[in-house]
Amino acid sequence: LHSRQSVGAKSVIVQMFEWTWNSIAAECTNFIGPAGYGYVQTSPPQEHITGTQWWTDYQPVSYILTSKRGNRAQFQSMIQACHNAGVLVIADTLFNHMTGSTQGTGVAGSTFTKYDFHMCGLEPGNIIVNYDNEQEVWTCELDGLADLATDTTYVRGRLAEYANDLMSLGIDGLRLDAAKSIPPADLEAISAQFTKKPYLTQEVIFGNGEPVTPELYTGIGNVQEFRYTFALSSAFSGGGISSLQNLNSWIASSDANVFVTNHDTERDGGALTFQSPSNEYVTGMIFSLAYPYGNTVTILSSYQFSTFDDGAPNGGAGECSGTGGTGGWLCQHRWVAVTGMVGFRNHVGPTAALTNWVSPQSQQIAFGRGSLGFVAINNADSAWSTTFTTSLPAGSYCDVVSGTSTSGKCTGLGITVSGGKFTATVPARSAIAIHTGALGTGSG
Ligand code: AAO
Repeated sequence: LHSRQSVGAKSVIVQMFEWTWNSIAAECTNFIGPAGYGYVQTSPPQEHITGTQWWTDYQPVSYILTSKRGNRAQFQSMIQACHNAGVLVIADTLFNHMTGSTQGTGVAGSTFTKYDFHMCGLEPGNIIVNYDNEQEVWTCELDGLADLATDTTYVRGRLAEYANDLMSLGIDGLRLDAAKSIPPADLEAISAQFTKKPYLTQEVIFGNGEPVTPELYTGIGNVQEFRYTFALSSAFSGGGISSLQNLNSWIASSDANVFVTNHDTERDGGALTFQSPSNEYVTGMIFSLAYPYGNTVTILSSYQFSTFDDGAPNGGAGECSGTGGTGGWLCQHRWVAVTGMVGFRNHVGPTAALTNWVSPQSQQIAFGRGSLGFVAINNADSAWSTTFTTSLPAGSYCDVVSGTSTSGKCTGLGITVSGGKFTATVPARSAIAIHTGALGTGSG
């Protein structure tokens, strides 16, 4: 399709939630590029309302590229630095609405008033209440935010001009925030005016029985498949991970952008997050990077918070060190198991078949990806020691969940495959993963 960019061999996105442009630039160079991530996704770069809460970003007031996270020149330098590190850049993009305030001043000094908006007339206050009415979802206000009239020529042209400006600076992809509240035909008309073909991922949250579904949007670009997020959460947090064997009842894998959590579900619940017990967040991310569902997999890189509104620490200057974060930053993208599994996903690719699935009990699963990789996930409270059957060739492998392969040695567990079998102990609430791109001898 006209607006669609295909995803290359590196299909993992890091959502750099609230990171400044300068700190993303440095992290692309220092870690994200070398680790093999395909994309970073930035917070919205548009001028927005003032305030310390993170969500001021989602209330834009102009198309000037000055936000809490930096200015236009810094934004462009970040894109260049990431490109130099082999990483593409996706911008979170607001086509649905502006701020909810009727007048005020933004962070770049722009003054604003309301114009070019829908007044749906379907609810008192014009705010979306009933998701069972598609006209209401598409033309009323999300959370009271002024709903752009995306059915008009002027608004369509202005939004396309904004996207084209981002792409002129090198932006490779767009996350279309609140795409669910924009009719697909309007998104078609806007993206038809794009001067390049960005990677598109649209936020269309599935709701049971609702008329506005992810399926309506797959012709435009990828769709964020929240059914996956919620299924992983319920499986890992009690339902049993054996239920994850056949994930094929949602949108097609090639249409889906999946994640264990994003910035909203991290706060609202219903997803595995850094606050989940028993390492479930990590084992969930391991599953998402091993299992062949999703055109792209997004890993959230965020910060600790105590209340919903909390903005990023240190003014958004993200800080990581070694295999984690400092100063309240989590730096999930640096966690050993996460980077190990990014290497796994890049190595096995999207087409290697799901093979050798076993599940001796509902909280233990293991499967192969063709003859390239094999993973075993133990979400039970006791260790799982067994002999696995695998299509991997005989050899010495490094478990990429517990370490890396460095000069032929494993910094974590070593695993020997012989005659299509290997014996290993998967620790309680943990996993092991091996692939033909990480060979080496180790301790056990
Ligand atoms: C702030 C204040 C508000 C104030 C507003 C205006 O917090 O109190 O009214 O300003 O002054 C972010 C923050 C908001 C913030 C906003 C603007 O989260 O708190 O408001 O910035 O500053 C719907 C949309 C979806 C949207 C989501 C939050 O469809 O697009 O609501 N997400 C994006 C962003 C988000 C951002 C915005 C949009 C706005 O990612 O960060 O808000 O730019 C159901 C519906 C969904 C609906 C959810 C939540 O989902 O189906 O469409 O999402 O409810 O209302 C199960 C159900 C499923 C349900 C889901 C809920 O899965 O099956 O139906 O649970 O988790």
